Amino acid sequence: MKKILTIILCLVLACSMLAACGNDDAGAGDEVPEKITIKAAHGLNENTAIHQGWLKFKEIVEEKTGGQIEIKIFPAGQLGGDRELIEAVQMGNVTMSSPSSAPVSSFNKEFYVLDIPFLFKDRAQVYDVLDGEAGQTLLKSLESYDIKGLSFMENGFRNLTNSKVAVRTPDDLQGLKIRTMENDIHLAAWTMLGANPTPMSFGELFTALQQKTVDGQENPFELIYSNKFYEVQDYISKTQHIYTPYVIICNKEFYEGLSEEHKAIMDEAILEATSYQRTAASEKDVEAEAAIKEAGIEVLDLTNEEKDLFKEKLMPLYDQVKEKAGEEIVKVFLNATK
Ligand code: KDG
Repeated sequence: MKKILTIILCLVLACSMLAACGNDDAGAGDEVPEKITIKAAHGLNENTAIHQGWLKFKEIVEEKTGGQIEIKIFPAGQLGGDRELIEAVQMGNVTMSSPSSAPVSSFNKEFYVLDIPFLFKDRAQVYDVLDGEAGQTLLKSLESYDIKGLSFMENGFRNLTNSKVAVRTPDDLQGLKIRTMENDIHLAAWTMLGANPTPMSFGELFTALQQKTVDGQENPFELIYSNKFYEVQDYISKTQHIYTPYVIICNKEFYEGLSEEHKAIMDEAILEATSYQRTAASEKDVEAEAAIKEAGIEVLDLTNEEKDLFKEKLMPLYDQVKEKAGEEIVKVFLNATK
């Protein structure tokens, strides 16, 4: 009897030792790091340069992390317009987004500096300033609002469209009902020019133009074309009155929770995707202008003298921007764009 008990005891001891080793082995080889999912949402349809920028970012990050980070993209305003998406990124319900800079100003007033009309003279200066100290200071300022600002992609230089009159000078604008982005300085600017501005989310714009709720709007050629605004507008004035970037934003807590390796991959990927997207946006801008002219819409090339009439009327706006954005950031950008 004693012998049997001894054998059983040895067997139990051996099994428990094997189980312990087995657990260690299981711990060493089979542990798979948990997949990280990024929920990225934006307000434009899939045939736009910004969507191409998101696809490039997704391709690079998923490839460099071996699929450890997966990016799910929700385009076309599926998860809301810019304001809703900025709030969703702050709360962490959406991980990343690319709102235009104008709606960002409602959350971080320093961004009003980008709404100074005719601030930039060309793309080379835009990229130089936004990728330099001035732009990076602006991105850094988002961190006080639970947002990590990663980069500026390209929406573009904005042009005025309308269904009523060929606009060459501010005098042609009087009383025109113009939709603006949800931004106080844009509202003030078009009021100062003599128009009758209405703030409206991007998703409502086509219907408002079609139903003549508003007479006109202003956007870069790519969005005028890809959203078919030109089909319900008769005149386009190449005002190029403001350059709008898309601000690539990420929930701050999510970004800071990443490993140093993953942060480095995100940072490199956004730089590469931004360069890729800017090239695509500038090409689409040229293609869209040509296609709109091909469709028989008159595009008015304003002379410098005509543009100067807009600039002169908008001079008082500088004080309003300084009051909202703060003297310091305005000084930084005016020095950088001299
Ligand atoms: O999500 C789309 C927005 O970025 C939108 O702001 C684009 O230029 C735009 C506009 O006029 O609203």
